Amino acid sequence: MRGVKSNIMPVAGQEMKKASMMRDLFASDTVDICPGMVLLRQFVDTAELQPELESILTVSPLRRMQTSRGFYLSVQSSNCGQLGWVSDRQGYRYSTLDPLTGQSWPAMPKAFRALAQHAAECAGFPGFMPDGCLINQYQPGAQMGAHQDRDEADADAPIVSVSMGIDARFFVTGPERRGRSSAVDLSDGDVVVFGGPARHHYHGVRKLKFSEHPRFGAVRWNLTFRKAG
Ligand code: MD3
Ligand code: FE
Repeated sequence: MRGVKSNIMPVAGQEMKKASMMRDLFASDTVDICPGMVLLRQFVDTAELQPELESILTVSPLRRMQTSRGFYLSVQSSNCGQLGWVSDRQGYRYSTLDPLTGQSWPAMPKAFRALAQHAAECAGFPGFMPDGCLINQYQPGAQMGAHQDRDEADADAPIVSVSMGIDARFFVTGPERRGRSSAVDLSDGDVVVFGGPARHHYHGVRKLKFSEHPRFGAVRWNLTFRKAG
């Protein structure tokens, strides 16, 4: 599961129009963490995503979701796109409506969708059609315990994760919850694509240490693009 370095040739500029926010893949570092899990370091200029994020949150604000056991997650969450991930005492599921507002989730910004599709294509998953984006905000002390993402209908579609703000230590164990894990430190602008054999690996985020990012302050944001329905 250790970092084998490889270079994937950029497709941008050929069949795909590359938005300015997406950094040139020649300059970006592509790392295969394990089969199906590709890290695209410094793939996106997150300053381009920040206003879109802020406008989403004016419509569907951050909230702390509850688990079926009545615990609150330590992250605060929202969504954009057709389907949003929600969790409450009834359990978790994808929903077309934001339970907080009773309205649809805000539309997925074009720049978000283009980024997710371009990252997926660069990682070897062409034709990715995300229909939802989960937005998680981590403050220092927040974490995410080892879990699998298996509520999505299409197991062949990858998940694309975008990190913004301060660093976090991500870990992945594999098909079993327990056992040795591999760690990856994720920084602002890093994108990870999880597909194929890695799609159902257990993974999580270690307790966030305090630090400050010049634009985002003492928080980390994670966007996960999914084909949920
Ligand atoms: C690995 N988020 O939102 S990256 C999540 O960094 C989540 O905030 C973490 O786990 C974060 O569900 C981890 C995203 C991620 C998403 C799906 C995966 C990693 C994955 C599916 C399989 C393996
Ligand atoms: Fe996850």
